[in-house]
Amino acid sequence: METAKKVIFSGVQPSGNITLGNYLGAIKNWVELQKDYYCNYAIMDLHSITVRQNPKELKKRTLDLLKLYIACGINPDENLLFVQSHVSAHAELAWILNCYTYMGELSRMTQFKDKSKKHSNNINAGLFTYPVLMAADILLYQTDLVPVGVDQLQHIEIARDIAIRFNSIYGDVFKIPEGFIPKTGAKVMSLQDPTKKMSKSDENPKAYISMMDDFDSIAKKIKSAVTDSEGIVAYKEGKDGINNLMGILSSITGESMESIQNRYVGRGYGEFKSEVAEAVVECIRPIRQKFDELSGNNDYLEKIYTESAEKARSVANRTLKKVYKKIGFVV
Ligand code: AQP
Repeated sequence: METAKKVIFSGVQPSGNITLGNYLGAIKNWVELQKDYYCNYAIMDLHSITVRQNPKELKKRTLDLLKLYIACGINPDENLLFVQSHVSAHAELAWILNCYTYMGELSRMTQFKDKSKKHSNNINAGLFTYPVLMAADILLYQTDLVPVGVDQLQHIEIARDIAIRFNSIYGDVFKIPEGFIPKTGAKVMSLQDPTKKMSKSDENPKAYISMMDDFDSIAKKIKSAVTDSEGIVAYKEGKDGINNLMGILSSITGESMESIQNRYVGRGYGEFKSEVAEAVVECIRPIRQKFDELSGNNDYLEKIYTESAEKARSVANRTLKKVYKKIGFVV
């Protein structure tokens, strides 16, 4: 790369409207890291079709996600914001890496097990090889750092294993990436079942906060979040619902769990939930304002994703060509 800065790759699937979990676990960090890194933030449409998508909605959500990246504070002039399927090297490298990945290691992936249960009528091969495509996404850009929520840590590990395996056969082809997990917000849990992570494709909309929800329903969802009957705001084992709300508040405001706990001695869940609701609404409000400003500005968005994809292709194809040569393909 013609850059002295270290490289980041990350992305979100346009498989639903992004949640507060996606924001606090990933995108919020992307914004902070963009100062110091050369960042590639993609919209992972190839990944999203491992689960059936409605074509019209997928198209709309892809552009909405680009708007959200910018609205959240990613600077499109300094980072690459592109659509994964616009850079064909992702699919091409994924095929190759499939041949260097074992069925056994893919069978151990928690996401595959969870999604197979959830979509038992569509356990497709893409769902199984999802981590290989993710490895290709990361390795194409000679990535140093991958900022993700904790649920993706296992996939980063397998990407590293594949890269190390490939390098051990062919020499130093890929940079070995590191995961970057935030201290708070790394795993925002469902509001209705706080033992499960918050997911944008959850069937129950009360379980997640979408960045596109209206502010009244955000407040309602937080106020009806499942907690416990103890009535004490404290971070401890077994209090999954309260732990989750405390984590959300801490991640948004930067206040420590201890300080939140101390402030709430002798006060009830009602007051606490109101504060969390207000913090979430105030966190999302400016993002939504910027999102609305970008709506209707399709030429601007098209320019961003087209120019970014062009630059991304040039970097990605360089790595792909190196891989082809090492394997012995005629290039
Ligand atoms: N609940 C979460 N808490 C913290 N981080 C999260 N992430 C996802 N859920 C949480 C992080 O968001 C980034 C993008 O995720 P993704 O869209 O690529 O896939 P995902 O992890 O499968 O996210 P969802 O919302 O659960 O999507 P669906 O419902 O389609 O499966 C990743 O960095 C992820 O860690």
